[in-house]
Amino acid sequence: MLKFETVIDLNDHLEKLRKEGFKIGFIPTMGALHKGHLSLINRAKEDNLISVCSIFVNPTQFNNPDDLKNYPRTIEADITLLESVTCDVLFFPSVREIYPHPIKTFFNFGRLETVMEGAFRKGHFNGMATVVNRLFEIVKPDFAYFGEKDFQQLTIVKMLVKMQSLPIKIIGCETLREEGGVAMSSRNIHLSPKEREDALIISQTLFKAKELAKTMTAQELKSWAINNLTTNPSSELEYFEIADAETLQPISNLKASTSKIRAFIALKMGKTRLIDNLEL
Ligand code: PAJ
Repeated sequence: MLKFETVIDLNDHLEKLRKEGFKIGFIPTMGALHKGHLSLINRAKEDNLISVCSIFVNPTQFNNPDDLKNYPRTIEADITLLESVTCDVLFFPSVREIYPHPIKTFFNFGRLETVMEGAFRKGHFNGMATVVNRLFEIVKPDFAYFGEKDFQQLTIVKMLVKMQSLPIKIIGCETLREEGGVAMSSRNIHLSPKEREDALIISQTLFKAKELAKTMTAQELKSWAINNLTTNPSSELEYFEIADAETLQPISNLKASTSKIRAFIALKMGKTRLIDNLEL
């Protein structure tokens, strides 16, 4: 695997590959890699692309300074994992390399960013879109891979590509789960064994909700889920939402909806904030 820290060196390399007719598949990450991240790299490889993974803990998308400070950084282990799936290129830039000038970008994603993560993490999606837009400008990929684990992020990235008229195809990839169902996440490192056990309630609620959606109304389902997610005093539910998979707006009638519906959860387990979602 080739590793680049500067835009110039990365560009030189990718330009040569482009001239030889290779197509580029890009997987942006913040590191602390796990099998969920690796599944995105494998997808790019299956699609016969040069796989370019970036690792950059993006300061502008953290609304909480402690969260940024405590975000796990495991670069040596990350490199080993990337090599185990024969990732072609790692881009590992500094903050100065990504943000050489003061940031003036402001995106408006309308109602996509006023709900759920957008409501609970002010400024998060503007920071995320700023870095993704900058990374797209640097890497100029043909395809970019994002996990459904962060479904609202995936939807907003698709909107970003549309708004900026970028020639990039965004591929959404299924969530990889631990045995038992917990969605893999870099933040799971922070969970104690007891919290890890307790976190099972999140995916269990989603899978049960999928079943109950066949017979319950949206209101009944929401009450049941909220009840289920608030029994543990060491966890704090931020939201349980049933929403349209395209507009991300809350759904009040499961039967009347013509598009796909997903359930979304954000919950703090001790100090660790976890999110997950599932198609109903
Ligand atoms: P990060 O949390 O490192 O995630 C990088 C990519 O991996 C995202 O597309 C995310 O949805 C995907 N991913 C995470 N857990 C997954 C799982 N269990 N199964 C499948 N895919 C999973 O998301 C970010 O970084 C950042 O916001 C970023 C897009 C890199 C911008 O800074």
